[in-house]
Amino acid sequence: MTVTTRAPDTAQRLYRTMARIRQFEIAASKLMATGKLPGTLHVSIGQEAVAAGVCDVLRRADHITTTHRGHGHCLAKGGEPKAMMAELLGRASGYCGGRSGSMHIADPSAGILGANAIVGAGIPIALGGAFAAARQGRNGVAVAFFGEGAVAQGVFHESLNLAALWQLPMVFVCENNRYVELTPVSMHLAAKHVADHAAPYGIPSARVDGNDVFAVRDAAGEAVERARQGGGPTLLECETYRWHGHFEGDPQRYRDAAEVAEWKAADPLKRLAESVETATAIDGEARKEMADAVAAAEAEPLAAADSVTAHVYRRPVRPVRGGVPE
Ligand SMILES: Cc1ncc(C[n+]2csc(CCOP(=O)(O)OP(=O)(O)O)c2C)c(N)n1
Ligand SMILES: [Mg+2]
Repeated sequence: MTVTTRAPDTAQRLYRTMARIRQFEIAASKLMATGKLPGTLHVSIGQEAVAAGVCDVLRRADHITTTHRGHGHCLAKGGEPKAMMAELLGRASGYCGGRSGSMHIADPSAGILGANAIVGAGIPIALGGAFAAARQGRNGVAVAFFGEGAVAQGVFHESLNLAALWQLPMVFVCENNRYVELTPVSMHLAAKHVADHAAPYGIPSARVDGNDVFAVRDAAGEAVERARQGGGPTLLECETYRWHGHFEGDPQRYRDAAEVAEWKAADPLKRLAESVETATAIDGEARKEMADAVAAAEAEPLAAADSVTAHVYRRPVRPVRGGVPE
């Protein structure tokens, strides 16, 4: 197994990525609580090690897709916090012109093929990225990030099948945070572990502590390297936990405070901070970077109301015999 270097600069880089994700989402959560952020918001606070560990072994040209809980993956892959925050705040300078909000951030220039509000829908899009990389022979890799909720969707199995059949350079990364909206995973999935779904398709899998950024990076590094060498796909299950509710404002009657407290004690940032001397300074820099992103977005104009149908495909209305439109 490839063991990640624990060199101080690697630890520092990983910590910075996690701190930036944490501070971006704390800022977004506060904006939601004060009524400044329209729409719905799902944050990944507590899960940062998965995004940081996986994206650290990817190149800019590699592709990712993500979910409704995707800010961390986008930031770790090179998404710009200013354009992301502007999108969340409905500003014209946002990634999608302020029309889409948190769940549809995309930046093809950074290999981010898109977040997706439909559970499981990002997986076949990453599969397409892997197919393209293989066809073009450019040693590229595609990663689909998804929650354990997507594992019960047919498209997860269809994508595993094709990726295995065609030996595509793809890594399936499941962030198992134990809840599918309000439903615990034990009431949602028949298999004991998400990683068990690799065996029927004859592909390798790994199940790791998703709050240990080095463990995630090791497993992702091995899977990505195998994919680049033509060794086909891997299913990686990262066990983690979300600290906030399913959405901001979720009353969370389905879980105990004690369970949340237990997982907060396993904070992926705190665990790494012990070996990063500059952790406090990095936290401060990340907080300032995200405060600046909020201020910059707030100074921008809102998306114009008449831009709402821009880029929306509409079938041309053709008159039919008798003059009644189709
Ligand atoms: C196809 C589909 N079904 C249902 C929903 C409603 N929904 C939104 S998020 C979610 C739960 C997703 O759980 P999981 O995949 O574990 O991701 P997590 O929220 O835990 O990150 C559901 C059921 C949806 N968006 N898409
Ligand atoms: Mg989940």
